[in-house]
Amino acid sequence: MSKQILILPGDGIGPEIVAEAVKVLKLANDKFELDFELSFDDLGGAAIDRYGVPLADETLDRARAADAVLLGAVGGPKWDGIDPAIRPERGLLKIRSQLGLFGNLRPAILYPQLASASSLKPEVVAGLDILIVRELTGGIYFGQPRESKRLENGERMAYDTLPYSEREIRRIAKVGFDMARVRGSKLCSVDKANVLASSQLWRAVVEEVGKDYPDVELSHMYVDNAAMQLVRAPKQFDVIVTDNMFGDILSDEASMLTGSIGMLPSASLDSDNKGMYEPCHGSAPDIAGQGIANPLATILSVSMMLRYSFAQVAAADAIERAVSDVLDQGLRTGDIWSEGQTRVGTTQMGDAVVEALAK
Ligand code: GGG
Repeated sequence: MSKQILILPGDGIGPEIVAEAVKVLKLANDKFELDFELSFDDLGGAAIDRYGVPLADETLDRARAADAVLLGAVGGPKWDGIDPAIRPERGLLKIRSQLGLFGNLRPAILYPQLASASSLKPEVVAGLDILIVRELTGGIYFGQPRESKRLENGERMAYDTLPYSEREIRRIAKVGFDMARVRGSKLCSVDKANVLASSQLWRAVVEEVGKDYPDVELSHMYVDNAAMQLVRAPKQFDVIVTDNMFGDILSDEASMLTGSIGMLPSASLDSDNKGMYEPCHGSAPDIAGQGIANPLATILSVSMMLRYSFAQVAAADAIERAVSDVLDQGLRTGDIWSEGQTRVGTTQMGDAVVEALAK
């Protein structure tokens, strides 16, 4: 039976980058006889415009029925004044939570061809290959109560809540340990246990889970130190496991070591590796519609989809080789361009990957 892939291009540059990833996905489908069937729907601002909400029930049903979801990006100034309860980002958070996608894998890999685009010196980043495992369906992004209100004295105030249960920590810790075991047996758990109660539980539970992984070397680091170490000596890290907000921030920071956030794909997985795949970057409204966005993070997200949801390792490897090929050819979108390279737009970059994959 054919496998169903739901495509949600989203907002801003989302439709442009997803169009290129879909070309690559279609070619991989033919070349590796994957028997995929693609369908399309809206999420985020595009869904607000079409359905009046950032995630329609029927879209959620389609996502539940699909074998995997490919997403572009959500959000943009067009929806800034809207009721916060139905902002585009609420649709993204809802689909992650409703599909149970608690395990977010964000690999930060420096392609050697992009060494000069990294924000650190080549000798500090050469060979960089970090995996950030971000908890995606808990913590401060979802905690209740949250409120924005006016006090009796007229002053405005707002608060969020940062809850983590033992179960939530245990399951993401296991993902971190499993990944560390496969990759090289080093796991750094990042928290703020010197200040936050939720982080104190986080650290205790990660320690307990670690007892089942005696072959994995576990360390703990406060998030402020981790942020500093990432730009001081990033290669000390292999796998990092951390909470929802810390993971969001640290992965954007790590992306700068790889040259651009336009190079960072992600997989968001449930406990059966059913997943949603999206670039780590947002909808970049400032460059939307100009045809200059980097589609490689989305194309690499397709590769992660083939690897994690469908165990199509040969096809996933072939896409990653094709990306490396186009970088070898010197093709660069503006975000990773440097002197002497050929500047290309979104479509040219996608076409080049397709051509390399077709070989
Ligand atoms: N493709 C990622 C995206 O659209 N990000 C926008 C966003 O609102 N992200 C929130 C988050 O990832 O936590």
